[in-house]
Amino acid sequence: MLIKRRRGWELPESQATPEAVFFDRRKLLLGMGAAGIAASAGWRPAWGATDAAAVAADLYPAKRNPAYELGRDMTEEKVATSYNNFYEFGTSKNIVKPAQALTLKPWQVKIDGMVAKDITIDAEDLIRKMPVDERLYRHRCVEAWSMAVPWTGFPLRALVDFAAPMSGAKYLKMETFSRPQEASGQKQFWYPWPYTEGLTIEEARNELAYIATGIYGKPMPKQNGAPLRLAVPWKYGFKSVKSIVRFTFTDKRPKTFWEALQDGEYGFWANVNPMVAHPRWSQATEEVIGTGKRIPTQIYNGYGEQVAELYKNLGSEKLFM
Ligand SMILES: Nc1nc2c(c(=O)[nH]1)N[C@H]1C(S)=C(S)[C@@H](COP(=O)(O)O)O[C@H]1N2
Ligand SMILES: [Mo]
Repeated sequence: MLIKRRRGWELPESQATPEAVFFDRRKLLLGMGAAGIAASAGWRPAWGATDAAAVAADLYPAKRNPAYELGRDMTEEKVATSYNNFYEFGTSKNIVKPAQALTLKPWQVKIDGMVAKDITIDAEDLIRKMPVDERLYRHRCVEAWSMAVPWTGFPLRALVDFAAPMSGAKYLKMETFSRPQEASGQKQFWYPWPYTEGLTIEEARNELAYIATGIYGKPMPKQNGAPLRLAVPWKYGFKSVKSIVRFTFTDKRPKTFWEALQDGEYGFWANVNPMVAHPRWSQATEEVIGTGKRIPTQIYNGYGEQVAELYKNLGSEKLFM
């Protein structure tokens, strides 16, 4: 399944990924041990990543899967872990502090709906049953910014297999926690909480669909969606629901958070396409956060080789909004 693929597109040499730099830094950190890390000037951990609440911390860093290349520079850790969208903690990009109120232990995950048997399992136990690796993925927010990060996690397909859905299940619905005491954004009653997203079963089984449990070789910081969040890099970022507590298999297309809020602007499919503008702005280019540069956006965010097949017979659907 995990064969090395040719990049779907190329960028100028000046933007090529300095993977070696990242590997060397990681090796250095591993070699130094905890005391050395703490003492080394200029390095600090992702917010919250090293606190005692981190889930399955011994799994990091995981072995990198070489099948996935960025084709651009990796975003700096401090940028990707401090510029966030997480409306449960506020509508600004600066939600690191309020997000630390999120309690990660215990974290029960429910798998229900069209499955032979409902499953309730602690996130830590679930992660330990899954084939964990590290993958470099691009991420394109519908707001026309992007990042490129190393996630740690497991293929969503492995969770689907674990759940053993009935043959009639057509969609997988995913929901974020509902805890207004910890997440004051959820006291804003006009939002359709809890944050809900969904994929078709075929999409959920695509090799790229991923449940991320960590980033930059460490457990996921709270602000990035600990302890487990979706990463579907060919779709706009809002599809990648954070801090999931429930996976439901169903034969009805779920109504997503953003669709419920504004269905004229945000649909179910939300595949990246530079040719299809958002009603209020162009999607032709994207700002690469941390660089101040804009680059052209690619159809399916450059992942067409892996996913275009999924949409061959869906011509009448609004696939790109
Ligand atoms: N529960 C939840 N998940 C969410 C969001 C959110 O507000 N709440 N924002 C989405 C959007 S719009 C984006 S771009 C990504 C941002 O992920 P990041 O903060 O790790 O970059 O998370 C997505 N998942
Ligand atoms: Mo987004």
